[in-house]
Amino acid sequence: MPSYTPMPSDTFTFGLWTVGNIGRDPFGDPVRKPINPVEIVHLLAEVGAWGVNFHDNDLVPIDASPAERNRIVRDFNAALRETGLVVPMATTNLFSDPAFKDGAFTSNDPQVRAYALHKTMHAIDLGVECGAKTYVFWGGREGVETDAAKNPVEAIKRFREAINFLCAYVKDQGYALRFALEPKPNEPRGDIFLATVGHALAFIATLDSPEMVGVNPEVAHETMAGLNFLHGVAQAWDAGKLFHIDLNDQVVGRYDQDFRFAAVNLKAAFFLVKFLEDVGYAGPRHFDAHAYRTESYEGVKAFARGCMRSYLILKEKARQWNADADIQALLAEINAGDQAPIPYSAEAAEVLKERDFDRQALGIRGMPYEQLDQLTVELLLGVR
Ligand code: GLT
Ligand code: MN
Ligand code: MN
Repeated sequence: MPSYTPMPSDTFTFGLWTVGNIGRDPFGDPVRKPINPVEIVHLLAEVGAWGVNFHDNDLVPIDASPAERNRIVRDFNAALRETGLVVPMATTNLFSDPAFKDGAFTSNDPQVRAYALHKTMHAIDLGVECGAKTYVFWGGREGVETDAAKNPVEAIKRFREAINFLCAYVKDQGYALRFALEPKPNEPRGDIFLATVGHALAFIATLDSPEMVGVNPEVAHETMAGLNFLHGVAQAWDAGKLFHIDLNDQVVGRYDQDFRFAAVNLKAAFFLVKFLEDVGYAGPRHFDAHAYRTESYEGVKAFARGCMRSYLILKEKARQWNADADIQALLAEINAGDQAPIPYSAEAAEVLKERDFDRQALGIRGMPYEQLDQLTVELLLGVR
């Protein structure tokens, strides 16, 4: 029986803002006392995480003096050394300050756009100083409430100019850093630009340095849009663009819930974990989620342990699924016949056009997906 104990090789990470979430929501004040970054590092080490990620201002307050900044970073790095935690990813807070109320890179105010670049360059320096290899861009405020406010083509151009500028900055500094764009359809803006993984992938192809930029898909965000998260992840993987992933859970049609991983849709979580493990995704498995507002810090630890434990249980279930003789027999039946694609040649096209097909037989052939799905459900329910 596996112990489901997280190991560094599992690459489990949390943001300072996740376990450090104090339970504020649009209708209610904080329910937990803030804990500082050093305390969060120790909490994450206690529950067995591998890494910790942050926004610039999760670590260094926006108004900190250079001396304060250096002291905070020194203490934080000391806590990392003491616990062995690493910082695989960093990002910029381009959403909390009122200056960003109309967006950062896509704001209609050129001074705000310039300030967003200034803030991001400093935040990139900070992230790299702490060891980050991936830099996330979540454009939470990059959007509109009314389409009267912004020309969406102009907004995408501004977004592109900003990412091009920052790619050039990273290259100029000689940093070994890749960017990951994190899509979201809405909240906090009425509509956010680069709404889904598909939008982001198409946008990346238009950049000056597309090889430097990938995506950071989040379960909750694609689910809010009513999409199949696995399909977005698979397309990102196929394009060589799955640079990072935000794991959590979400009920379709609700506010952005950021629930504990696998708390809502077990079957979707199972197929996601199975996919990541089967293809050999080697990046961080980041839990961008937070504990229910009802919890104390004991509940926060239970939440963090739960994310990792559920992942590991689903990983073991994926192993069982791949080894299950009945499931494999059904898969063999489903995928019977020569699956190789037909390479094009003028002759092959002619032969194919002349070929006779028994259309009725093709239509009558049953696909045993009911049996396959039921076996999956039974395996997940623990009766196989
Ligand atoms: C914010 C958002 C997340 C993003 C974070 C990175 S911040 O919590 O809800 O989905 O990943 O900026
Ligand atoms: Mn989210
Ligand atoms: Mn996220």
